[in-house]
Amino acid sequence: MKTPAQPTVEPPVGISIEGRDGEARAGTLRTPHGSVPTPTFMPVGTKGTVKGLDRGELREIGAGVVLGNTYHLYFRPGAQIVREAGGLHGFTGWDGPMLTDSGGYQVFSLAKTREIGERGVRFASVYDGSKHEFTPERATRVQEDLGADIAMVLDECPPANASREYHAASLERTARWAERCRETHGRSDQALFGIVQGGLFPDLRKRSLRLTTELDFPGYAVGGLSVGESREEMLGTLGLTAPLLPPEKPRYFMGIGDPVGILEVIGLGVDMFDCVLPTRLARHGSALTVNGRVNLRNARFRRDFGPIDEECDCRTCAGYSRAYLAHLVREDELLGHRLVTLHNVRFVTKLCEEARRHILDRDFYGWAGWWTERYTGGSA
Ligand code: PRF
Ligand code: ZN
Repeated sequence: MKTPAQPTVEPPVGISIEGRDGEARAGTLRTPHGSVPTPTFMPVGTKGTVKGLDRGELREIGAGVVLGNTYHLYFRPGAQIVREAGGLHGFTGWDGPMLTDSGGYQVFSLAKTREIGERGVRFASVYDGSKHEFTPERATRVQEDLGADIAMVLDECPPANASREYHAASLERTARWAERCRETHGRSDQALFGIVQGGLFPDLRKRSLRLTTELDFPGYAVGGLSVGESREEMLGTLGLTAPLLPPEKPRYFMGIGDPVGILEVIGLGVDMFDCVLPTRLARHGSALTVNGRVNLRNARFRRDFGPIDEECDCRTCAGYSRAYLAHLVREDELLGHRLVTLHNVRFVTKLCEEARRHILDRDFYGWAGWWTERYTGGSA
């Protein structure tokens, strides 16, 4: 039986597209905690912190949506404490937009032992080995407690080498889980996004896309990519998935953060993406520059008194030399990690701002090709 027509209410999250160049889109993502120009890189704050940066610094570098992770926050400090603090916004003090991943991906990537069934997934905590179960209902309720602007459905992200049969069965279950998440979800100030799976199989991707979009979510993610397949396979699969997503809704690619990859997914019509890469690299002493990635531990930087990147407008590049940062990184000083993190997140954020301008100017692909060539030293 069909449910009776509901009165139309504006979803809490939406996108307006202001310009297009080929498949690439420039727009504005609207959320209950403010609007963000797209395409946008979303820095990852797994445990409720973008490691090393406070909210003033996130604002300063133009961060848009900040990510949190259900898996980690569910264990520590626990969803109830976050809820009592007024959700992630009240708890962390970040008053801009936030998104939580459902925890499914972490269960699949972190757990040594896990059992997937129709009900959900049972797994042992990475923290203390205790047994837990995430069902679609539970993953949704926990995310309601965390209170981000955008929550994600519980999905299964199979490994890249899983068989066609496995992917085929998995995507059907993920779609059934998505429907249970939607049935459970009740917060009117939070949007729940669907996730398309289906591995690298074009027909399975299309099937997953059809089942997921039939549920009419306010936004969609493309999951199950950047999990060990080649770049060509990833781009090929995204290239046939993204154009079939509803054009009036936000599109989120889960897990890309290298500058060249960012430009590639933008070119295929993605509006938002996240990755730990820029922040994780920084903590290992790697900085992003327009001429490629450099490791500040390299001996050649010990007497390099210029900034990390001549073109960068961040506070690190304005005030500190490569030589000083190389010293801090070698000494494992807190300030070194912080300053390089500030730079790397600003670098990818600025890249998105530039991409947006070139989409509006309708010269995105030529510019992206030029930018990539310079970044890779012509070896792309
Ligand atoms: N599903 C979820 N989170 C994710 C992924 C996914 O497939 C990926 C895949 N790159 C990253 N994060 N829920
Ligand atoms: Zn900088």
